[in-house]
Amino acid sequence: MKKLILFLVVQFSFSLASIPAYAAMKHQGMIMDEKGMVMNDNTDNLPKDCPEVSEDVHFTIHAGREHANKFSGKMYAFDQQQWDVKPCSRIKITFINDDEIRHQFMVHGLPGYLYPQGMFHIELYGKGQKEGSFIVPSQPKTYLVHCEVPQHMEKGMKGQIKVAGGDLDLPSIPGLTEPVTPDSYAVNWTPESWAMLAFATVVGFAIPLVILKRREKKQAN
Ligand SMILES: [Cu+2]
Repeated sequence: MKKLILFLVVQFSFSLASIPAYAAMKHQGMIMDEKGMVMNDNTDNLPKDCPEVSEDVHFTIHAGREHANKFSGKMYAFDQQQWDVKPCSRIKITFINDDEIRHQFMVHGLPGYLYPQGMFHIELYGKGQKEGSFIVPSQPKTYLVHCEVPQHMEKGMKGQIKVAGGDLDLPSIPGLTEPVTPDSYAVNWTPESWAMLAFATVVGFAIPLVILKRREKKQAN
């Protein structure tokens, strides 16, 4: 009997050892490795108001500085700012970070009973690519998408997912909606700068007048 127990213990240890070491951790909807993480990945659990998945959509979304070039005053952006889907869609995201710094694709406002804190989130610590999925409820709603690394949203990394046309437009989405507080580039007017403006105005009027006068003289000669 003892031999049998010993045999079983040894057998069990060997079978444990034969399992390949897990490079990635997976617990409570979080998949994490040295490149980044996916939080609240959901391919199977339906929102309460969805009898079934209506359709599968796949978006490849880039993030990085180069995508902000087309927006003046912005530093970071996604390559698109809006995604439209049908009610009860299963959305697969391939998130690609083109920068050497951390970026996130974070969706807010999802139902809390499926997504802790109402959130779906893919993160990449640097250049790379990760995939994740989530299923949206049926009601028309606009979901905020952003990167939560400090100042990245303010610097342009903001977008929106509209389910069934959405229920509103979020502000301050580059190239899409008006900012809440527009950037102002105020000039600090001092007596010197007023004097400079007056001087430039006088010179600006005087030069063409002088040129015209000279031409008139030449023609008269
Ligand atoms: Cu970012």
